[in-house]
Amino acid sequence: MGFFDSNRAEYEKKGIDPHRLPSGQYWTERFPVLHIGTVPDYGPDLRSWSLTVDGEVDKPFTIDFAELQSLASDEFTHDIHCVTKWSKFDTLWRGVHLSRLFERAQVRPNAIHLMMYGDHGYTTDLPLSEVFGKPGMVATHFEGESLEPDHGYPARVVIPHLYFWKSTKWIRRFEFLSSPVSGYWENGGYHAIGDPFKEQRYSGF
Ligand SMILES: Nc1nc2c(c(=O)[nH]1)N[C@H]1C(S)=C(S)[C@@H](COP(=O)(O)O)O[C@H]1N2
Ligand SMILES: [Mo]
Repeated sequence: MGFFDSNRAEYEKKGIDPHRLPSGQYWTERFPVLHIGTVPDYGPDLRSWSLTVDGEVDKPFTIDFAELQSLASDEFTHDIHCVTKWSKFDTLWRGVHLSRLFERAQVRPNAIHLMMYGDHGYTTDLPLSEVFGKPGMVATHFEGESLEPDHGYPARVVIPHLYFWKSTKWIRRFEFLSSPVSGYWENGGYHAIGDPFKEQRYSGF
């Protein structure tokens, strides 16, 4: 029996519904760390961290961490799936749902796309159809604790219904766009949407 089969047998033995694991993925209880560049250090008071929402909006705004925390009262539990083939079940996050965060910006009707900017130059993009009415959030807490620096402290995006490269760590800016622009991995040939249940790993295949 190969690795993927024995992995599947292992979690099925635990009573986990096999349909939760998309094809080509394996299940893990670990939480791997994956990113380009180094982990940012915002200092003890997070004075150098802020979050901006701008672009095709009527009311662009920037908030500091205290204000983000005052908004961060939404919770969800979801499975997450990385394009490097690991999946992790039942991850619990607290933060603010993207649709609630974006309400205040008054997104213009001509906006169709979103670019997310993390620190150290990471970008990833999405059509708005994957944002509004879908389960994304800006998370400040994982399993009841502040995020680990490696996992995006003080705040990261979590978009659980898509491959995890869409979930920008050290999130600093959301820019609404009137036409699609590709982010870091999308420029390198990764899929524009990245639905793990459709195995949308690469574009053009
Ligand atoms: N800022 C930033 N966010 C990022 C990345 C990155 O390189 N920089 N990598 C992405 C990728 S490819 C994955 S799989 C997840 C990994 O998140 P984790 O390290 O918490 O598991 O973060 C995503 N968010
Ligand atoms: Mo990834």
